[in-house]
Amino acid sequence: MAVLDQLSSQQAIELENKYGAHNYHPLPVVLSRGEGVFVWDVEGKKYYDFLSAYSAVNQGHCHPKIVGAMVNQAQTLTLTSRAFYNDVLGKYEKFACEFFGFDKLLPMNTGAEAVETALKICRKWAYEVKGIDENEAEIVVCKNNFHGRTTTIISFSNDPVARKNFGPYTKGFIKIDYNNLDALESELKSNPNIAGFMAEPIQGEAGVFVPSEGYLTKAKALCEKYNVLFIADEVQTGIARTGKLLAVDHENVKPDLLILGKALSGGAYPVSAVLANDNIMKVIKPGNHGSTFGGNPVAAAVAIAALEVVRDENLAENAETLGKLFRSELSKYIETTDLVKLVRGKGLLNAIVINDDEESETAWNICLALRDNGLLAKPTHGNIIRFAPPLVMNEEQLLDCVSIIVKTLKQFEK
Ligand code: IF1
Repeated sequence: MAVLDQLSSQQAIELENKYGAHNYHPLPVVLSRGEGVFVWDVEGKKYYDFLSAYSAVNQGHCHPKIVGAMVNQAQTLTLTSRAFYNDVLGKYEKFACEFFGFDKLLPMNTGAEAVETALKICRKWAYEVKGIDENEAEIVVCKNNFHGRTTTIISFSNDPVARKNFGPYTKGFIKIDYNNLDALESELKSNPNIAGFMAEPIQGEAGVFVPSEGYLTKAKALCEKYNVLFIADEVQTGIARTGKLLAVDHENVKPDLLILGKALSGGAYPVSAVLANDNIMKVIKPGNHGSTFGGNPVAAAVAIAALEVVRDENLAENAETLGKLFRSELSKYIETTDLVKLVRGKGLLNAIVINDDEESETAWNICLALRDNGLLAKPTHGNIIRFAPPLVMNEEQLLDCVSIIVKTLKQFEK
């Protein structure tokens, strides 16, 4: 079989099953093309994409401006390593720092790498600026977090599937309940070795769990009071997804360390970053941290284009407007049925909770039926379905999607 032979869906699935490690359980659909809010499978069937590669494709599939920047740079210079300067990285760093309002950026590739970077910066700051004794620093995180899959990050996960049999685990993390300010304050008050508090502004993998209004503002204020860094993991919530450029912007909170990934590249290329001001980023010196690919010229060119698209196409405003419409339309349906408990979310990061237990197959079966009806979404936790279309959607398309979703859910009413 030649690499370029067109496979059927069945053949493609069999190849992955036979030769790929079984670290995923994908919805059975094989995609071969994408444009804007749509993807097509190898048989030519068209779908609305309601996952957006877990919010990496906020700017829509194959955005011509982003692909153009990538192709152009790929034909010019792809990689120098950071042993030498390149003529795009500095432009990107300036652009992104001004875009998000920080002094400095540290470029990486994946979300997990950027999380690791933030944790390292936080610890070094704790020893060199805050004055914590060496190896004593601790970082507070939240239960039900998802920050990636490295050995350190899974050390503070409480998901047994992500964690079990990958020990020994990295020390220095304390887990508290999400959305609980008393738990945060009692930890900060009683423990002088706390260096940072890291949280997702909305918990994604936990099922699009939105904290109470004021949680982020008050958590940041507590961090200031106890001289602890507030680390926002906006890998999934950032870049216009929740209706603002950053989810922390809903509460006008400025994190000390901002972690970005996914849509920082519009899904074209792995690009992630940590942003901070000079008083924190100054702890990083030559040799402390880096990556062969981090800050390469293709990544830098792609990220500039991806952010320009977010700005020029008003994607945050669009996500805000369409998100409200989506939740209000689905709420109307939910009032009429026992099948769905609720819809929740911000901007175009939303989820519905099916009235069933976590072990049930209902959400998975609904996603299969949604696929058959031309819309792709993925369950999380058995009874939750996440809905996160590309932010370049228009109102007519969104209403079309609502009618597909409602029609499909009605098939499951008893
Ligand atoms: C997979 C979830 C989403 C993230 C936050 C860091 C990372 C992620 C807040 C790491 C990654 C992904 C990874 C993806 C599934 C996905 C996910 F369901 F697992 F939780 F989006 F909701 N911080 N999230 O959400 O970024 O290293 O992957 O670039 O297949 O594991 P990464």
